[in-house]
Amino acid sequence: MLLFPSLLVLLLRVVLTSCSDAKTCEDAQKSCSLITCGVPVTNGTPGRDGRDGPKGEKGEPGQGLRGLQGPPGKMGPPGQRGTTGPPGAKGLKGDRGDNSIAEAKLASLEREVSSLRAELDHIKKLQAFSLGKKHGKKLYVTNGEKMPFSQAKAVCAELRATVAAPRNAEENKAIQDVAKDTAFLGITDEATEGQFVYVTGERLTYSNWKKDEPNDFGSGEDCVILLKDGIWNDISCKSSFLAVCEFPA
Ligand code: MAN
Ligand code: CA
Ligand code: CA
Repeated sequence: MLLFPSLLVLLLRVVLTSCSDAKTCEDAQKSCSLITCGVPVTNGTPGRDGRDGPKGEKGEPGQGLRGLQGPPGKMGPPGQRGTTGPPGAKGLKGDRGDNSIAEAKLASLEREVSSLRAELDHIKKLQAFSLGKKHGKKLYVTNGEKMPFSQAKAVCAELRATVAAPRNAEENKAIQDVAKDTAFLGITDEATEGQFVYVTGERLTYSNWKKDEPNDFGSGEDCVILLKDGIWNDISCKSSFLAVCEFPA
């Protein structure tokens, strides 16, 4: 019984001490629930709103307008490989490659060709001079060998020439001077007996037959020879005489 009133006094003192620092009664009231300010004569105005209560439970999804579309989701896994497509269109032509080596080689070859051409020109002049070639005149050449007419034709053809056939007395003399012995002329009547033509196919425009020639003697004579004195005789093409080749003027 003695203990209870003492405890009550002590509790009251603690409360009064903690509330006594307040400057006004309202301040004291905020921090101390036991304080009552003055003695109201009439009822006062309603107190201020209390503090916010705890957060409520999540509500049901609303029925209103849909919200804005969210951002795109993560990229899905890659799909299966498709079938091979048709070949693409042909591309544009590429740039030119490096031609410097080929160009240098070409330039070198061009210099060489130019040099060889000059050398060939020199040799031709030298040969023409040594053979007594006159300007504007045909050149006649022989190797001094005797052979049948067919071979004489082949020898001259090999030299890109024809068997010598004089078109006038001057040419007849020139061939005579070169041959120095009996030589075949490029004239025959093989195609039509009695009708002599140049091996080049032209009609005969000059002749220098020996008296009573051509006589197509024996089994026939279709070739022509230039005798040492410059006159002509028809003879067998199988006989052998000098081959004289003729080169253009
Ligand atoms: C003589 C003449 C010529 C003839 C020859 C053949 O010289 O009859 O016409 O071509 O013989 O060898
Ligand atoms: Ca004949
Ligand atoms: Ca004859």
